[in-house]
Amino acid sequence: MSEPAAANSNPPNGDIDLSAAGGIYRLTLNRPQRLNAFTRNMLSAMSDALADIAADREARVLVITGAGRAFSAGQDLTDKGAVEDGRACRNTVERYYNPVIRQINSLDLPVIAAVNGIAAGAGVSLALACDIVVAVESAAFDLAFARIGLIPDAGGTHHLQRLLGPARAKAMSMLGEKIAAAEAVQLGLIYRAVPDADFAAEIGALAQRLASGPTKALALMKQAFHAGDHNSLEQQLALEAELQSQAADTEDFAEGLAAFLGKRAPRFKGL
Ligand code: T3D
Repeated sequence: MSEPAAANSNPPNGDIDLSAAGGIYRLTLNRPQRLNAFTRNMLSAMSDALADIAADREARVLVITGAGRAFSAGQDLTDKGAVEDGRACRNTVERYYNPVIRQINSLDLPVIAAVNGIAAGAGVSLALACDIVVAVESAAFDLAFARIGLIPDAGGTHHLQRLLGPARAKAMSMLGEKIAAAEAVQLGLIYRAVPDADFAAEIGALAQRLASGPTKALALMKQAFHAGDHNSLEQQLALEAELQSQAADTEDFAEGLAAFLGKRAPRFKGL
């Protein structure tokens, strides 16, 4: 893992923590006194961190989580200049949120949202932009936007509609519902809800397992699933053929095949 900027465990503004070990990056939202509500400063730090991770060829998985009792309460409603009027909101969304969501979306490795507590507003949007969402059983996904007269942003309308279906996504957003973690699993909004006591171990094991996986194939999978959002079957068949040919040219596929034929466990290197 390349050390300097990439594994900087104390970015300058301290609104996030970033650490890396054994190919596993951990980005922690770190404003617990404000339930990790997003400021523009914090979103800039996240964007810088994501750029560093994208540039690290040894990175295999990213875990995004929150410090303290919350994942994130969404936009910091006290961040002066971020939310005062339409012009400020447009600027905040376009310059600060959207780049982060795009970066997570295009990161060539699996991104886990480890939802350690309440996620509200854009905190929900951030979690849903990740590839795998695992929450503590005590967490909830609070579609708080309508309560303050805003709409789900940071990709919220996209992901909520895709995961819940338009009927539930619209109603739940308009009603500003708070969805408990177990219900979020039942609705297909997230992957798993884990007892609070087991959370750290479960996230560690999941991250470790993904970090030992065929990273390039996982990234190609991510690309294929994202394209499947809008492709026709014909387009998707063609894309799968292309991406499968790329997967089959990786060292990890050669290793996976050799391991299968040799009746042993594969040792993937992410190459
Ligand atoms: O420019 C743009 O377009 C911005 C984009 C906007 C997208 C959005 O995210 S809009 C949605 C913004 N978020 C919210 O509306 C949620 C607001 N927070 C809450 O509803 C509640 O705090 C929670 C349901 C999340 C948790 O409730 P609870 O009772 O567990 O905690 P609390 O006591 O309300 O919060 C603890 C502290 O965090 C408290 O501060 P205090 O009183 O101890 O000094 C509270 O004010 C602060 N806090 C919580 N959320 C935010 C916040 N401070 C600033 N911004 C927040 N979003």
